Amino acid sequence: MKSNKSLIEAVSKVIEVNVLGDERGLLTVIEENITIPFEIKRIFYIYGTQNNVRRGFHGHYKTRQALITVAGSCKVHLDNLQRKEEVLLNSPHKVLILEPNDWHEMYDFSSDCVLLVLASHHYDPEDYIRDYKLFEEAYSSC
Ligand code: T46
Repeated sequence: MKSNKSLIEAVSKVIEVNVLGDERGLLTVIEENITIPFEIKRIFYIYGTQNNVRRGFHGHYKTRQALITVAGSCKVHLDNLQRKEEVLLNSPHKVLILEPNDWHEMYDFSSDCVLLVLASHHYDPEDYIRDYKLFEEAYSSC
């Protein structure tokens, strides 16, 4: 069993980021280690999600992520074994800092939703905990 004591104190949270604007429209800036608390190694985005689809169903060992709905909205279910929470992402200036110790599921995607994800590590299938029992074993002692 892997454990992740180094992020024991880390708790996922929603932060509001600056909106810069003028008569031409709006602009939001995200900088690694400034706006969000990690270096960005990978970017991906989820879009065209079909009605009633639920995605995710996993935690991570080390990957930290920042989730932003740059268009549309979705909800994120979070469970770090201490609390369960539902986060509504519905604005391009709202950022969910998602720590690896949160089991997460994304759902209620609007048809126009583009969910941008900034990740602290390169893609590694071994970093995923897709079995809830293993997730509990990995994090229940933290
Ligand atoms: C997460 C949530 C928020 C890759 O090949 N490289 C990648 O970097 C990613 C992210 C995915 N993939 C492949 C793996 C699967 O065959 O793309 C396919 C879909 O990925 P997955 O089923 O993991 O997608 P979600 O929506 O369940 O989860 C994703 C991220 O994988 C995950 O890290 O936390 O978004």
